[in-house]
Amino acid sequence: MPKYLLKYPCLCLMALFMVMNKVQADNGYKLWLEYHKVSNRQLAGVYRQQLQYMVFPASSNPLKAAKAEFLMGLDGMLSVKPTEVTNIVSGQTIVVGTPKSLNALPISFPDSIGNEGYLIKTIFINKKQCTLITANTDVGVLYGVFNFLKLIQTNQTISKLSVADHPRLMYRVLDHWDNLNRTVERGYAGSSIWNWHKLPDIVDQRYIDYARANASVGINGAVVNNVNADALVLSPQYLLKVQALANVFRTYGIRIYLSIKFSSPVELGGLKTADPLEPEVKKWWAGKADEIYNYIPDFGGFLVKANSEGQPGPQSYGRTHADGANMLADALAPHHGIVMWRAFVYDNKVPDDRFKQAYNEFKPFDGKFKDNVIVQVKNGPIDFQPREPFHPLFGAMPNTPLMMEFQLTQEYLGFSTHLVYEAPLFAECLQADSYRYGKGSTVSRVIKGDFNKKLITGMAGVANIGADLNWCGHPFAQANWYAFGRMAWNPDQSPAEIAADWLGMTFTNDESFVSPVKKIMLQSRENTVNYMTPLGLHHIMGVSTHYGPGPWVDNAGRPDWNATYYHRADSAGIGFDRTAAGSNALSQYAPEVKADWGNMKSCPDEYLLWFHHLSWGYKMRSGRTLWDELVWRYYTGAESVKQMGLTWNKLQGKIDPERFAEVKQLMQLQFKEAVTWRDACVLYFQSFSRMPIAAGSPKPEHLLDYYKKLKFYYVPGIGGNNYMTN
Ligand code: BDP
Repeated sequence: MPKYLLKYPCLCLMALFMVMNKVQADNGYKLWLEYHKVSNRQLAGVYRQQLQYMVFPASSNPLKAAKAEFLMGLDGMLSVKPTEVTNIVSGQTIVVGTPKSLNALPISFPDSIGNEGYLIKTIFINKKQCTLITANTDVGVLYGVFNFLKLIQTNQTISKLSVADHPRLMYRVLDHWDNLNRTVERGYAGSSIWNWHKLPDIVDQRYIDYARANASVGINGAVVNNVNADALVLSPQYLLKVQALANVFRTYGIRIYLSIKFSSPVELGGLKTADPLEPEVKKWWAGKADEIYNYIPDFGGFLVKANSEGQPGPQSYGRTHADGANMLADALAPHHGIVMWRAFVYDNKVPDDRFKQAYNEFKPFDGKFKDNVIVQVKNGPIDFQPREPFHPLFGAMPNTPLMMEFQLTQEYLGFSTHLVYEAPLFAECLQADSYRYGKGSTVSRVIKGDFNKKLITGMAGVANIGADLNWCGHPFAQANWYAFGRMAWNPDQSPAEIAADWLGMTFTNDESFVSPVKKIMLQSRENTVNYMTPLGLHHIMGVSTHYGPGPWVDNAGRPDWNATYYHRADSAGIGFDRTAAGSNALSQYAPEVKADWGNMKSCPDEYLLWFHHLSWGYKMRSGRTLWDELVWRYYTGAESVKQMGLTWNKLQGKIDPERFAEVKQLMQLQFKEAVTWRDACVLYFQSFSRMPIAAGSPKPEHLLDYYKKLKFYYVPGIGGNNYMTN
């Protein structure tokens, strides 16, 4: 035993505890690719038996990466290295490759496998049994290998396999809101992982590990810079840096994309205008595209935020979104690039209801976009709130590809302090019925192109990744990155299954840990909705930073940046009337949805205040008055965080002490913040309702004024760009 352990009995005990529990300190860097030892000895023995030999010729970079991952995974989990052979040894061989790399294969692929799908099969080749991982392409094989490893990581059987899987969406992209100065807009996990200063000369191991993690869940694209873009990124100096990243990503099937500033021809090219219909502007973009493809032959394309929150766009020149997007699409088309044109727009004119703006601006252009344009629509009509109804554009543009945009970074969900598993939020939106093509026209089916097979398809996630050791700030925030990839691959996958896989791969397969923690994860988003924005409240957070409660905010730059604009609380009641008697935003949905949500009796409680202004005494389904229900939700939300903490505390010893302790502290902090949200909001709304907090509930610790005066300095997530007033 090392001497220092004898000197410090405490350390000694901890070391003993770790050995006894076979757990090691773990900083979370390895994400869900930990490749823990398989602890069930019998199972490990069975696996080893089946993995004694391998046929795995690998000459391309993706195949080499797949092989390295395969060997690393098996070594980590089973301490085995299969012997490389050229012929199958019956029953004990794994065969990995494409028909090309394996020099022909006696099986045929179903059409659905396409370019990125894979097969994992137990088959007989030349009368000899083997396990085959195969695909049409090298990247398909890489996906197959990751999924094979996942079977072992989650302790599934690998005998008698017959797995065939393929992505349901074409573009599965992470959007990094990273600035060139390494700040990250709405980033809560440290600075940007892209070290632009040292690129292209220094290629950090992180870039490779990032790409591995993405490939393991099928993410095939990355937009590396902020949507509030700096024109500089298109300069030759920066394109060289982007090229270095692209060179890393390519091996893992990931294409690189850039957010562009619409006025780049002026700022970078010295032109007098960026009017998309001006020939010199078109020429500039075409030339820029050629130049980019010289550096990066498989460059993915552009992401564009135009005419929104002060960003320039075609409307600045009296042109339309379609004019702008199509001009860029023409520049990229010869190289097979795409334009992801964002529908998150609100211009300088304050609308009667910001909810309606994207629909009003985009719906008239249905069918007017070029084939390589995809309109990227946030899941809800306002802005990534803890709960939003699905965006009315989904289903409303039958001839336009619509790409889902989710936000993984927890801008409105407690930053990287609160445990919020977002898959239930994603699923709620994806499984919502738009009714646009009859009953069952879910948002998932719309974005998969089920109703128009000609359209390109995709899903984007605003990344929650930073330079923190554990990538995402909160150990559980990694689950949102993981779940995004899984749901971009197949939007209909169940959040519960994904959570169980992630827990098994990240922590342990011990059911006595997985089962209670999965429950915590599945409940976590609803808890947060309850202590932040229950019953359909939205946009009531602190102004600009979006940190903490701010239902009293009424003096921001423009009306629709104020919380009071959204909750409309007064002595008579609370909520935003979006029925025909109010802003009539509901008319943007199909008649069935409009009828359901437009009637306060059928509108689900969860969306009530999104669409109705109701009196404080309004009788809810529960039998409580609206006021009592609101208070009850705030209290239940905070209480459930406390309960979550108690459950967690009982799990000590089941995982590594490092992450256990970190999560424990985070839960305590989350509880403190949940109580602040609860007390601040209840006191504020009480100043209108003038009704009491139900007897028995703990009284808020302070008066309302205390919460209003709280000041927070240097809140993370404020990027290098200075228009954070919304
Ligand atoms: C809002 C963010 C802002 C982003 C904007 C966007 O507060 O920082 O720039 O979305 O999506 O949620 O463009």
